[in-house]
Amino acid sequence: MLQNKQIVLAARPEGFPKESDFRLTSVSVRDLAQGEVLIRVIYLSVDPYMRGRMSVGESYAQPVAIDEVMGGGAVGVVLDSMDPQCAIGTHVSGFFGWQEYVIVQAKGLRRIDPSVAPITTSQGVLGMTGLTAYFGLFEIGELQEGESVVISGAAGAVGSVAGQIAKLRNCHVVGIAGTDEKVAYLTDALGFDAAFNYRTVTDYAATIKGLCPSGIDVYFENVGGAITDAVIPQLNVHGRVAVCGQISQYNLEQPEMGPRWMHHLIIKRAKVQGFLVSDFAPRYAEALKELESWYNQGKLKFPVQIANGGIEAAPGAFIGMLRGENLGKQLVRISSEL
Ligand code: NAP
Ligand code: FER
Repeated sequence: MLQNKQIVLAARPEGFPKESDFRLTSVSVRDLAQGEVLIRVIYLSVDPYMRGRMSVGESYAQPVAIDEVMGGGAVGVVLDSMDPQCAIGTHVSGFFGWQEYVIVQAKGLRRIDPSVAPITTSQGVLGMTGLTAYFGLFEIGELQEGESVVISGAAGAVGSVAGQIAKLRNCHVVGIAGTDEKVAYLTDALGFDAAFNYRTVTDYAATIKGLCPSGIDVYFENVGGAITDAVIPQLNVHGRVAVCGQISQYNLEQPEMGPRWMHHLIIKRAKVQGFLVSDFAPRYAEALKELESWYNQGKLKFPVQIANGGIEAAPGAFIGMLRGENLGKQLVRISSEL
């Protein structure tokens, strides 16, 4: 009988997650019922939102239960099928979790065509994180041609796409990231106008001022904390802040107190709005069409980092991503593409 290795949540993290918060288990794969498919997972995505689901607290989603399989987006291939519409060998993506195999209803799965783009793109530039950049910039940021844009978390999965899209709109794009290698990548490979390393620069406000001589029209906010405190006062009149993430706060046991900047929103008549990518689910197909077209014209690069070592490598890859060890999208190779 086929054995399925899984990673379950062993303990709720205190502060930064550690390997012992996860546990490897194995279960037998059951027989398929009508309408179901058995999928062999190939690439698992590890994402910041998973940190939120390891804890009990105010959120838009239920936390993972102790001993429950960690949730997560993934792409895989159909190994066995009880749905005549879904042939063995079809590539599909979905919320498959941290495991080697999964049985799901075939209906509703997203089909991935490996002849259009590498299947890894379904977990990044042509998947949830690319869509987040797209709707965050255009719908929440209300991005206009030629504006001045600052992006934090700029070398990550979402930020790298957001910056490239803003460049396609001829914007002045400044990125903020945590290593010199990432900063060089943003300007040299992705075409950002400027970038800086928030771990080595000390005066964020002066640096941002120098790099954004005409102020900031749109701030794509991924990190929160001191970086955001420095950006907000430099918004232009009618500036917009798309609050996508707050990763600097996710592993804190106590909320961090920062400068109180609401008065800057009055002075600048600025808009700050949070969003969830899933709010835009009815429009995913339309956005993916545009992202896919840019990608296939070579206008969007897809930096991706793939951890090897199978499902056992998932906790380490997730923790590494939280520490900033990834340039671009972090994936885990669960099994071979062949
Ligand atoms: P990612 O950027 O690929 O990976 C996380 C990155 O965060 C790390 O590489 C690290 O890069 C940075 N980071 C970690 N700790 C930090 C800190 N204390 N201060 C500043 N940066 C820190 O992840 P992603 O998937 O693209 O997600 C980016 C953000 O978008 C996250 O906040 C996530 O929660 C949010 N998100 C929101 C939605 C939504 O629907 N609202 C959807 C997807 C993602 P450095 O080396 O630069 O530190
Ligand atoms: C989703 C909505 C939001 C989702 C992920 C997020 C996996 C991420 C939120 C965050 O990182 O804060 O439907 O699907």
